Amino acid sequence: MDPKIASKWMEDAFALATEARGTTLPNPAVGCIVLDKAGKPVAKAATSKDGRPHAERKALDLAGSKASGGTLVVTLEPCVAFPGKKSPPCAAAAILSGIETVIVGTSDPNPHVAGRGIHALRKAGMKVVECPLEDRVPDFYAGFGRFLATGTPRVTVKIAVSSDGNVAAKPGQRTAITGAESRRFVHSLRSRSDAILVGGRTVLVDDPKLTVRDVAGRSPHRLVLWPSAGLPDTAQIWTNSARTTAFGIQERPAKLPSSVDWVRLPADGDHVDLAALVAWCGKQGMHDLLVEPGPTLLQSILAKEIWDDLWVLRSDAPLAGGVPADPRHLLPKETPQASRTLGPDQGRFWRQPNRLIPIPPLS
Ligand code: AOF
Ligand code: ZN
Repeated sequence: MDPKIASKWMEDAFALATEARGTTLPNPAVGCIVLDKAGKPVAKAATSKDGRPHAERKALDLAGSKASGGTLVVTLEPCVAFPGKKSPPCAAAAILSGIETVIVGTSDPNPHVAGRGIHALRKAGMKVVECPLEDRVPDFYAGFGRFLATGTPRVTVKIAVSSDGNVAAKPGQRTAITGAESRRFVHSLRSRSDAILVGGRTVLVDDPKLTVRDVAGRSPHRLVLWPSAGLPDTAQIWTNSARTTAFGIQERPAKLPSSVDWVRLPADGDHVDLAALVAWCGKQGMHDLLVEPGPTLLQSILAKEIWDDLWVLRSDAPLAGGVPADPRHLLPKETPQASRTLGPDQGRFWRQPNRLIPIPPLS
């Protein structure tokens, strides 16, 4: 198949996976499309709610005999049997269906699968083509690898700063810093996260919605640290466009809107123990936690090294006399591992060494 056409179908399968993200935990969300012999789509599916049936199983059942001689487009390598597995293997289902070509986004970071699905397909005489959409598909599943290895999610931190390293013009003042391209990029980070965490002060000052709007995808579960002075019930984070959970070290506050879940966690001084919060996310089966911290939460995260990946989005304009993002100068000083131009802004990326499990190569 022409690589451009393969990419187009993979984009569609990836959109299905992104839409299902967070609903399949602790299983990863997978998107799958079956094309018939003539290249026409005959079935589309994502991993079911709570993780089963798998995406390929659903799509192949829908396609029936039309799969014969056709193509399976799937974001994650089809699974194989392993001890303790709850559903029948998708690689075997694909082989039995008469599919001839499989277009795969990435191999499965699950060490029980890790290339065995691809191997089984090739051994059965099928053509397997890799289509990672730059690196977006492997990145979508990288947190799953970390979750399987450690029981806790990948923690990605994102901050936006002015060219002179500030986050607001004045304390307590909502300040737009980065532009439209950066916002789109942040929304794409949100769309590949199961949950998003902010501090109470961010809710007070910025009143964010924390939803996915500028790109396709499901809004993550919103997590907020409840400040001792409380939060107004008019805050946008309480709206029902996504689920919200608040965390604190005390009993459930009377002021908390009834639609919001409350989780009491162990204390670290006067605040919630952030390591306990990340462990709680792991217990929910989450693979990816995005943190959009203000200066106070950022300092705790950096000081305690509660992060795996870090994005600093820097605008080209200064905010002289503003509020510094990193008053204790804890941001990494090493050269960033990657950078990305986002319109007038520059994104810089750091990854903590040896914390993420690399996804095995496909072949
Ligand atoms: C797929 N398609 O849609 C998903 C896959 O216990 P089970 O049977 O649900 O298998 C769980 C494993 O299957 C999970 O750990 C991951 O490796 C893979 N997820 N695989 O072929 C899917 N969600
Ligand atoms: Zn499967």
